[in-house]
Amino acid sequence: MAKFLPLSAYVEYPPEEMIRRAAAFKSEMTRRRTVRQFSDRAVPRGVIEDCLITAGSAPSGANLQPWHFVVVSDAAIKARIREAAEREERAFYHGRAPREWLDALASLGTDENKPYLERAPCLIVIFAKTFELLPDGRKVKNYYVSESVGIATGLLIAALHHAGLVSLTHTPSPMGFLNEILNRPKHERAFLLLVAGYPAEDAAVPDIGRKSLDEIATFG
Ligand code: IYR
Repeated sequence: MAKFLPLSAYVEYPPEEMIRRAAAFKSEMTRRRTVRQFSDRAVPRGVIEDCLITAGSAPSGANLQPWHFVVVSDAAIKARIREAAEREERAFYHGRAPREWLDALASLGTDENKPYLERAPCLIVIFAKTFELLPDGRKVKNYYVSESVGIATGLLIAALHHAGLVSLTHTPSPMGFLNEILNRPKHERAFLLLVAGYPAEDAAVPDIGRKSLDEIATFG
């Protein structure tokens, strides 16, 4: 039975303040860059916890919250992840990837070497759960799993940025090795590996731009 509560957390801003807030958030978010050179400085655990709580506030199909986040900071586990990811990436860059895909990646300067998987203080592995397994063994199906987990991941990236950290969305493919290393069950699919931490002091980012509003939106 549906139960309803008043929308007590909603805050309305006067139009001028709304305009100011939207512009300020735009400036804050559009200076975010994906970073591939990390410092090995530790990050406060509480910050990661708060960012994960933000991620977990994402809307999801039937509010079933079909995600699980594994935070890895243990050096030995990070080394295993790096080794397995680089094995997949070697196969990708030297065979599996079609020419067209490699051409599309050229401006990013990426290759099969992923030292940040060991150096960064924090790897957040995001799993998408196709169903929920109840303690009695029953399965409850989840809905719109990729959409839901994608939204949660976006909030996580925004939260980390807002806190003053940088991140990298890393998607070695296939990612089945993450289930094995992290002991996650088969009905959880590794969705994305988010590398998080401080940037290296000499971090540099590719000279690439973003599409204009005209290119990404149509007002009917
Ligand atoms: N997973 C590889 C290749 C790669 C693919 C895309 I699409 C990117 O935007 C970036 C990289 C890697 O991490 O190098």
